[in-house]
Amino acid sequence: MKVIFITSNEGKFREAKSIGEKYGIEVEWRKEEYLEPQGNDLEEIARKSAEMLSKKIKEPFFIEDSGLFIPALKGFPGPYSSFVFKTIGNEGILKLMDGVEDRRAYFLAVVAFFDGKEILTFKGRVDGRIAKEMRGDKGFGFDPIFEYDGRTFAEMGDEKNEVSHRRRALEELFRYLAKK
Ligand code: ITT
Repeated sequence: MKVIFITSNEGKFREAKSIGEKYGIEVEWRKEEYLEPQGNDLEEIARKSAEMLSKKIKEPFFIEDSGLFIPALKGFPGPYSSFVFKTIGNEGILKLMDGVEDRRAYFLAVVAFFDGKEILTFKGRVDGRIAKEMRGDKGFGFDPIFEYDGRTFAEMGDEKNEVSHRRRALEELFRYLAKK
């Protein structure tokens, strides 16, 4: 079975493709510009984006909205992760966390799937910590500063795909598709 993944982020696509292979699902990459609505709720943003895209794309597709949430920073950067990564980046987050003891952080992913008729959403979360410095050269985005079980996601390579927020959300979607 084949599904289209609409994203501008190659890192997200590569991971989704590799996760799909484990479930016998072929994930095809499509880049399609769309205006992401602003908001504080990832699920709402993902659903609205998929709704807009569904007016144009009639085949089954999914999008995925994700973000890094840091409780000590009141949930920042959360739904603004993409902008924050492109502006202050990992160095900026490390600076904001300088001297902060509570280093807990989590990634959330919401997948919004359009089956040709309606939109369904699936969520995944992974808990970790913000490292003291950047480590590792694999992955993308905030991976070098997100520590899971002692290693950063950027040090874990493909092992990240066993435990990530994206894996958990996509697993829900792929299980749903396999049952159909
Ligand atoms: P889309 O076209 O799919 O929207 P995007 O990069 O703008 O691509 P988001 O709006 O979902 O994606 O923003 C999520 C940001 O959070 C993304 O830019 C990354 O910097 C970061 N992020 C999400 N998942 C990540 C992961 O697994 N590892 C590291 N950083 C991640």
